Amino acid sequence: MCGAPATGNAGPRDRPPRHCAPGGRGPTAAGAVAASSLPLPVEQVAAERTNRVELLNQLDDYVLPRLTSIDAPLLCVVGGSTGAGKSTLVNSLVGDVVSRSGVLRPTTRASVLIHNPDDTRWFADQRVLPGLARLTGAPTQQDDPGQLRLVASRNIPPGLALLDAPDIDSVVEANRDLARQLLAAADLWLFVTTATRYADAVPWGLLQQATERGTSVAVVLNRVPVDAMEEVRADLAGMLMQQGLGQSPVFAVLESRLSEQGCCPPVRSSGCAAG
Ligand SMILES: Nc1nc2c(ncn2[C@@H]2O[C@H](COP(=O)(O)OP(=O)(O)OP(=O)(O)O)[C@@H](O)[C@H]2O)c(=O)[nH]1
Ligand SMILES: [Mg+2]
Repeated sequence: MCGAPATGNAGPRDRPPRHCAPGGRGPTAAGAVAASSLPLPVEQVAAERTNRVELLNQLDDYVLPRLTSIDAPLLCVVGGSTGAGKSTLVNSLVGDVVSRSGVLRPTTRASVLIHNPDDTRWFADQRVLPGLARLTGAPTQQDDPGQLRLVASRNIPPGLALLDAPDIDSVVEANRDLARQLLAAADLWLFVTTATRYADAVPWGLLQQATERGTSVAVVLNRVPVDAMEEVRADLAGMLMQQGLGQSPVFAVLESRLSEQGCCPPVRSSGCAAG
């Protein structure tokens, strides 16, 4: 079944800002940031304008939603390079094919958010990621990064939601803008990389931003050949330490044969903090 947009059509960048205090009371710190337009062409103004927009996005996408609904489910965003196996891992964790995986890059076009049916109300409205149009039903070729596909599954416990994100580094430029927005909205960023891709530059730029924002990060080192496990995991752990992410847990997953449904076999992983 094809999904149809349920609400809104604004892309990740062109949504109306909120910047309101909970309950809509008067001007706020966020309002003050929004009002500071930085009009003077002084040195560094371009970078400061970017910082201002990113700060407002994080207030809209994370701080204000969390403040107004402290009981809302935790949002775990699964992000990383195209082809790293994000959708495959999400399907394997959920135990059902909820997001399409594939050999063409990139495969995931719209974000897929899987939640328990009892938590639907937290995601159906614009509380989080207000710029993404809600969809239901199966993915289609028309899916795009400005959309969020909602999937209810009893295999996810209440209080937790998984978001399978489009990649952060393919030729689809809109995906990179979206990645920053999703990162800002995440309670936990589950960063997926592989034994062959873990030193790519683009992900490390985003990991750096995550450190600066204080976002919780866990790392999945996916598709590791059994004989390279110790060496690769130690090298990745060293890189995470250097980036200030030494406390982030690393889950290394052995390369494996997928089931007919395209899922990993029951978990054979090992987790440990990088440091
Ligand atoms: N053999 C094997 N193949 C895998 C594994 N994980 C992923 N693949 C394959 O790798 C390809 C890419 O996997 P996806 O899950 O689509 O990757 P993705 O990270 O979601 O990619 P994008 O949506 O483009 O960002 C698919 O053909 C998967 O079947 C694995 O553990 N073992
Ligand atoms: Mg995918």
